[in-house]
Amino acid sequence: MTAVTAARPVSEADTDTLDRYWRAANYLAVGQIYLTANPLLAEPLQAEHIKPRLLGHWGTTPGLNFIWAHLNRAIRAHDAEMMIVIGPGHGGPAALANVWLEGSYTDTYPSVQRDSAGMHQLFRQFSFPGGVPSHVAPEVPGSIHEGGELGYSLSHAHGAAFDNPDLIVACVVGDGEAETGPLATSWHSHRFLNPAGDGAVLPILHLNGWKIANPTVLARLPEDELDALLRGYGYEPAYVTGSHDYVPHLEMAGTLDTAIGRIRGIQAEARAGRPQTGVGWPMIVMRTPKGWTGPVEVDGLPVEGTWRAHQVPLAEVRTNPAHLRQLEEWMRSYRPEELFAADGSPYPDLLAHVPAGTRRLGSSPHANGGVLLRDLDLPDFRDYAVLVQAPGARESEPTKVLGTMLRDVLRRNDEQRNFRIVGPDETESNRLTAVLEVTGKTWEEQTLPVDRNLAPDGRVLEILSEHTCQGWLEGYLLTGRHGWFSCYEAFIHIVDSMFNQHAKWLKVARQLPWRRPVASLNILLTSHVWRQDHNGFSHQDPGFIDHVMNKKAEVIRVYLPPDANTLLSVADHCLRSRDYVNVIVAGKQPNPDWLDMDSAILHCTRGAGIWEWASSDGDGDGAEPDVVLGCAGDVPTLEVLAATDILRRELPDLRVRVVNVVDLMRLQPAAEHPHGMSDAEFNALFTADRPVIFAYHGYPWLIHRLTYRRDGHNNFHVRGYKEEGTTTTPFDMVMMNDMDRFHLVMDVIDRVPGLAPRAARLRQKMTDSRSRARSWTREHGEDLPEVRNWTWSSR
Ligand SMILES: Cc1ncc(C[n+]2csc(CCOP(=O)(O)OP(=O)(O)O)c2C)c(N)n1
Repeated sequence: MTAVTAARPVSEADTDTLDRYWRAANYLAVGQIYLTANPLLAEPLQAEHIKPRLLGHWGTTPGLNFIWAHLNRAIRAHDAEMMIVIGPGHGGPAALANVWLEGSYTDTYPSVQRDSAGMHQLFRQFSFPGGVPSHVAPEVPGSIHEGGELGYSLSHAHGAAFDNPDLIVACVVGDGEAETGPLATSWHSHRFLNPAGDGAVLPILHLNGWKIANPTVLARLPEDELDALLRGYGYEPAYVTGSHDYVPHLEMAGTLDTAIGRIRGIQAEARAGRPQTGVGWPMIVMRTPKGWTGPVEVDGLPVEGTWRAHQVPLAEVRTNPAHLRQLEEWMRSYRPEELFAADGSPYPDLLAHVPAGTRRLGSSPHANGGVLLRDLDLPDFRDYAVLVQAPGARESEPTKVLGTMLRDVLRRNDEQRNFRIVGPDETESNRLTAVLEVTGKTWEEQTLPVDRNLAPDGRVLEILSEHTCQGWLEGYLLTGRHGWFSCYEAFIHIVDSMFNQHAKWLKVARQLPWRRPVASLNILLTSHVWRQDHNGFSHQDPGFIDHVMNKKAEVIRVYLPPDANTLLSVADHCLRSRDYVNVIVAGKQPNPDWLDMDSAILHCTRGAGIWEWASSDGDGDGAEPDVVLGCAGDVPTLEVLAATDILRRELPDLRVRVVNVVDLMRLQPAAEHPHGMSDAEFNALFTADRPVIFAYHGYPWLIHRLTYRRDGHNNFHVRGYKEEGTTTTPFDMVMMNDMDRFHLVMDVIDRVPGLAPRAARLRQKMTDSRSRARSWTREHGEDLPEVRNWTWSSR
């Protein structure tokens, strides 16, 4: 393999500089956890210099500082473009100490200068009310990864590396973090990284031995087992070991040099047209004590190198003079007078290895992806429209239609290489198959003649790990690119918690003027609850929407396009949007096309509206509808229209209004969500006093939650999924949940005042129709022909 890098060998002077820098970072980290005054220890430490509440995590911090110091040197030595992702994001004091030392912090927040006043501010604000959080949060320049919820570092790092051929993402993986499911599966990520067109990730396993209260599994494996495990994951691990008495500067510098050389070697071969399969990517296993350089013992108990170092090793500094003395000794052990001038600025020589400008880890533009974001070159979505001559006159498979548009999004952005589709082995199952006409599915491992559509430079990323898909896409978006995640509806719950964290990130990032907007996270949920024909109960769960609704309104959008043209319009909107999580629920099964493209655009622009052609309560004669049939979602829309059809035939005098909701957030009050309707608008659509029978895609209670403040809420009667399911026919599924057309007609009869006595026969007919439909499925194994073949005809 070509050796590309010949960095200058590390000298003793270099290690001295590295050590001084490391001591400075450690000092600044301890200061943040403990001090609210006297930052330079200009006077003996007093209780009043100590924060009233001691919050933060020391244990991981010195290791992170050590890594950061060495990355600085490596970046300069190799003229490398690097980013850092810190898995144990609770090591916020380390990230903050380093970005302050390197000047990135002051560039981002000019009120915090690199002087004693700035140091004072840095210390005081940490984990302090009104200050900055304790983790590597969006507030920290250089971060795309908060790391509060452990497990996502490697997938985020790979997301950042895709399509960034010159970037090396150093990814610190906590050894506790490595026990999580998401992290465990993400070791495979490099198998989807194309050395020709992508950047690289350098995992650094931070083997400090302990979690909060327990040893870590990886730290207790026999060395050969750990080595075999990591090699089995496709890495070539290098080991750097430090201890209380030994700081392995030379080893770490040399190991980083070798690793970067190897990365560049792998890339050079691939870029010269000689890609190799099965080459072990480098990684570093850094075995150092938890709480390294901190108190060895506290109150007679061992701390350094144990779980006791995890958070705040000296917990009673304000009240226990012995702890106060020990803290002062600890801080003075870094010899701050050798590190900081009297004015608080770090001595320039200790910054000798810090890279300049945007090469600083805290100033990487990739970590503020919005600054690099280029708009997608989008085709005109109207070009993919299905022709609708009359509502319901023909059918199409909405996601299949969308696939043709996404295919062209891929094609048009092939050169800018800033759009990826991710999914857990479902792109074809979700009928987005057209995308494979222009690209392959990324695959760097061996291939067999029987394989289809695999390519080392494919732009569709598929791995059967929803966690990894979500992590890759988040990393890709946060570094300034665009993407699309398609997933079975039931299994998106696997990433509930990751979605939470991303939504939290967006909420905070939007409030930071220096963080530029990033492309939205677009999640297409298909193969949804109502049409799990091949599967069953396990695959029937529409609850992700309920989960999403808990997050801040300004970052959440939920769309339920009822047919192909509305899906195209919604998708176009989502691909242009910024800083949101867009959840789109759409079917892949043949479904009637209700709206032509012009109507679809108008309807999606309104977000919710009366379907005039379906309703029988025309304006202008002063009369209000007798009943409103609301619907949101493709199957509910079908059932509502079929119910309307029955009502219009059987009860021609009944004034029925059909309202379809595409944008679920329209139901909320305007004060609660930017898309929310005013009460006047809401009352105009749904009326303030008429019964509303609402068929909804998901759990019915959500509609009540969204509308509970509306004047007419007491008249809302919602049908939806009530956790009844199995492997059965589509219509049996809706019947099991009482959302079928016959039941909706019964609901209308029951709720329109005075209708029941008039419509007793129809009600009975509906009960009978349900019974007949049910027994037909039991006898024939499919739905009644008149149900299967029903089309809209009340014109
Ligand atoms: C998913 C998740 N589960 C539990 C926690 C609580 N927690 C915070 S830190 C920690 C231990 C982390 O150990 P490690 O990753 O080795 O980090 P380090 O020892 O370097 O602090 C735990 C369990 C968490 N933050 N995230």
